[in-house]
Amino acid sequence: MANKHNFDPDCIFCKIADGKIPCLKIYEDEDILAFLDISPSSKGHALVITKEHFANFLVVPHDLLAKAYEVAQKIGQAQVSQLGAKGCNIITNVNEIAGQSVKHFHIHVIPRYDPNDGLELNFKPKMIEKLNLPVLAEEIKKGL
Ligand code: DGP
Repeated sequence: MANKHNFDPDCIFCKIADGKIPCLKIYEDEDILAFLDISPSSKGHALVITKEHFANFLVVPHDLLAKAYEVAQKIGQAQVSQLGAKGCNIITNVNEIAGQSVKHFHIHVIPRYDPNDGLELNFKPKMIEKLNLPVLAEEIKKGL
C-alpha cells in the first residue's frame, strides 16, 4: 500500500489503510476499507474510505467513488437489518468549511434510531426566498 502513488505518510487514514494504526474494520477489499468511527454520532457510525489517498470527494476517480458508495449502501443495509436502525445518513464533508477534519476522502454512514436523538444532520431550508434559483441553476450547469 505504501508503494501506491496516492499515499500520504502524514495522513491518519492512510496509516489506517496501511495497517499502521488499528481500527475496528467492518469491510475490506483491494480498494476500499470501512471501519467504525472513533467518535461516533450514533451506535454503529461507520466510515468508508478509499485505500488510496484522495483529499476529498471532489477528486476521487469515478470507479473508486462507485465502489465506495456501494460499500456504504451495504453498510447502511446492515445497520438497518442487524442493528435495528430505522434509517441512516450518508455524508461526505468536503473541505474544512463543510466540516471535513480528516483530509482523506471518507463517507460517513450514520445509523438513525430515534427521531429525538438530537443529531443535526438534516439540512433545513435557508434563505431560499433571497436566491435567484434559475440563475444559480445556469451557473452550475456551465461547470458540468
Ligand atoms: P470529518 O469530520 O468528516 O473529516 O470526519 C472524520 C471522522 O474521522 C470523525 O468522525 C472522527 C473520525 N476519526 C478521526 N480519527 C480517527 C481514527 O484514528 N480512527 C477512527 N476509527 N476514526 C477516526
